[in-house]
Amino acid sequence: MTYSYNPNSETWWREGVFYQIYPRSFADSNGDGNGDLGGILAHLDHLNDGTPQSLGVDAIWLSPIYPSPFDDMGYDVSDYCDIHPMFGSLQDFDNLLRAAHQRNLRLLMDLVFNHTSYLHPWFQKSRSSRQNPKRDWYIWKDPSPRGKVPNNWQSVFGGSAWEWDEATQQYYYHMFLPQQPDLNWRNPAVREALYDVMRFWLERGVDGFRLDVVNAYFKDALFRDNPPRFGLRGYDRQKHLYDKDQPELLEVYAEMRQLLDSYPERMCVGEVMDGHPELNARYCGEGKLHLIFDFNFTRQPWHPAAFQNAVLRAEANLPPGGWPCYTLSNHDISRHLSRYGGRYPHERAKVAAAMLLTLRGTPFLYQGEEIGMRDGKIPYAMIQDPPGKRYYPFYKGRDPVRTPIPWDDSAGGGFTSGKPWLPLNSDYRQVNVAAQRDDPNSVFSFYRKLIWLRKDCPALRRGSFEPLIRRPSDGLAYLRRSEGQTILVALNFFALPATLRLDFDLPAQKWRTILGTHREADEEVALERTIQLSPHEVWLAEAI
Ligand code: TEU
Repeated sequence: MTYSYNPNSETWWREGVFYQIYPRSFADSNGDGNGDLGGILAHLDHLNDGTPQSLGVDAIWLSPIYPSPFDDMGYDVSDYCDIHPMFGSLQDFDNLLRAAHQRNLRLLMDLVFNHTSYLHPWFQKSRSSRQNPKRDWYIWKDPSPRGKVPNNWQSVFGGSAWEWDEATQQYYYHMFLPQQPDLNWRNPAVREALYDVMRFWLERGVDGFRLDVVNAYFKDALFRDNPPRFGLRGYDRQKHLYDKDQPELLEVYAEMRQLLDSYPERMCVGEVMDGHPELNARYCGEGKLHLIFDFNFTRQPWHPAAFQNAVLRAEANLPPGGWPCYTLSNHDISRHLSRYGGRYPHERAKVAAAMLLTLRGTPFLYQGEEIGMRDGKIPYAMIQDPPGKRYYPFYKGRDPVRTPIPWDDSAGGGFTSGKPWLPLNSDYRQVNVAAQRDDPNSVFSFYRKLIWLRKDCPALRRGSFEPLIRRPSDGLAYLRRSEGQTILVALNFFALPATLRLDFDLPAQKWRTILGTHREADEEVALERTIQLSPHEVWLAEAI
């Protein structure tokens, strides 16, 4: 069956479902233990084969696949216009893009524009001498009058953000590792070079970009010290008044937006460091970035009121032209099923998926959540992630959320015929794609059903959001309404039967089930002011 949903509209990025691929851990096609572009190509059917047998996502975001020494796993780019040989070649990339487009799957590249790798030729030139024309492409400073670092700014990954360069007798600034020097966005030549990178990929046909730490491009022109605040790690012990969120950003966003708008149907999504809806509102909307990740869900406990408050806050802060953008997991944070804990991971996976995919806003999935993956356990000796090595055992780094996708229960999990770069999760013989594909009750089947249903329901894709309970304690109930369609979503967060008492009148008395964990499709239900739900029940119904 082919669905009528047409993703070729200007608003595809508001209505579509996005899926983050972490390429090194997705699928390996040549047996070297690292995922690659060939692996992604071979598994596009999983993402969208045009039928509800597949997940049905509309767009993929690829974490960085550029040449890189991998000091920060590719978020340290040494050439923005090529592909790391571990992942393949530009030819492989073009093949992948073509195959994705044939399936109506759009593709976003990850642009890491705050910093480069220290091996990028720009930095190699910049550090070669104070007179080099590229010197000013990075942020160089003399020592303080006392012969120390220029100011108190800290690196996110630990220690001072200033690194001494013996050869040229100056410090350079790095927000992350010393191997990731920050670019100087105040230099117009840098800006032009980076916009050229955008053009390079847009000309190749990519549909847009995910912009890494997009609010850190500029630092205070006077390099003032950050004031202190309570926190555990060095970086967290400062208020970041001067090393990010500078007013100059808005000019750059306007330029980027203009550049993107000069190509049809392109978009970008920004990752804002320490973002929150009030801050994000400054940066997205008309003439600014299309979307900004709302990371509030990743900080909420498993409670319906927590999520509803996060949604209301996001909605209340939307600027003109803004649109919510929710996510539960990504390559930097513990997977949501590990965060939520409890004895019912699969039940919670379904409730969380139903919420994410029926709210008003663009959902971003992280690879593996569609099969209910949890964090892996990585022994100290195998840790690859720099902050993991530095802060172990207080913080184990991000490797646990980057373990390979298990496609089946064979020796390499169908991920690789060799030795995977990070170990497969210990439960991969149960939690894998093949095991879930044919099981109608699996987490994967549930994601599929939700995503394909969404395509058929304008109310879910673009309708209004109207909560029905002011202070939810057991579960959420809300309406999604568009012209001609009203959908009711009811979710029981807990393992006990629940009676949800609604604070508002429903617009209809009779409802027809369109998707549910406990009810048959087309079952008709009469409702007044209460909804009875079984433990962990998800119920979606349409007003009749
Ligand atoms: O992340 C920025 C960011 O906010 C994280 O570094 C976060 O603080 C960290 O994961 C907590 O340990 C982006 C990328 O998503 C991340 O993978 C990169 O390491 C980072 O930028 C530097 O490019």
